[in-house]
Amino acid sequence: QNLRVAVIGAGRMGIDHIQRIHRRIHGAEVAAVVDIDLDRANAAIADIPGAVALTDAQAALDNPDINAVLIATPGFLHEEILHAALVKDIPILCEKPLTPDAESAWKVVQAEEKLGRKRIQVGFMRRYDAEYAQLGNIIRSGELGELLVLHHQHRNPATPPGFTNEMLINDSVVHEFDAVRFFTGEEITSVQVRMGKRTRNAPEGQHDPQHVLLETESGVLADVEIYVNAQYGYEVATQASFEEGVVSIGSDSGPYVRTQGRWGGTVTPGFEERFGAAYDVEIQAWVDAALKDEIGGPSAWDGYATAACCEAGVEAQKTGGKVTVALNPKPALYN
Ligand code: ISE
Repeated sequence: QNLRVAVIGAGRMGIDHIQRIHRRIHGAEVAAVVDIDLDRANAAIADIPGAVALTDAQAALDNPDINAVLIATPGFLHEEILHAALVKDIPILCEKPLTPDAESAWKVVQAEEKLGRKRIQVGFMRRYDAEYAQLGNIIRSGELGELLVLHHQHRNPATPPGFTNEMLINDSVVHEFDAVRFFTGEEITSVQVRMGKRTRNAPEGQHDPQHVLLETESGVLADVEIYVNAQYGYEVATQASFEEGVVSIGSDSGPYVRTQGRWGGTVTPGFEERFGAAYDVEIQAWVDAALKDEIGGPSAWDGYATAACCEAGVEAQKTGGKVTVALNPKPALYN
């Protein structure tokens, strides 16, 4: 029997996932779409026969026809839905961030621990990107010696209305917090944020770009250029320095065209295109596991640990200093 998924939130990411499940994912179908705006929910299911549009997440969770939930609302709305879904003991795919702060994320971890088994996968899709996975393998194999430094560029063409200064950390750099943890297999111990010259393309109240500096338990250094009004397109790239070499991923990919006296290619316009394949692999992995009553991938612990980094990052934005990341002990469920 197919997974019958309720998608909560029919915004930019929700719609992308609805179409993905409907058109490309095997073993799952969209059974319900929930949005506070019923017109938006209805529009999202227009081409999906049998799906229902609702305005209340609890009503979807109470529907016996539904046996999995994908949460794609804005981050500050995740906590309540996560707890309600854990009560139902069904597989959950929660878009990042798990919740916006460490305390609420920890409550989710504790609720899952009480349940006694993992139910939540967090939407850190970069782990499913082919080049991310390859760099992870190079690091773990030790073939280039020890990893020493990670340089990240994270550029968006522009930000939607209401994208606050904190969101550069909580919605964008949260991906690098997870990536650094994924690559090193270590926790991040400190975060510092430097603000330099500000682009005229940044909206009122937002300082863009910012330079984020991180350290891990063993002393691996990482930096992130977060630049969310870069105009030219969407780019996420990493360069890793090892004892015996350097590895770059995520920059330009083909086709590489020479014509009319110039050479070049195209820059992806947004994360849907840049990470489209990764999202497909991510959601298929979630569905495959869920059909076996299992859950894999980035866990609620990863959601909590990155939320703690975000909290430190937002404090670091204000103080300019180096802020220590303090984590609660990791429950055995996540080892
Ligand atoms: C957005 O929410 C994402 O998750 C994207 O991956 C990220 O690049 C973007 O900056 C965020 O706003």
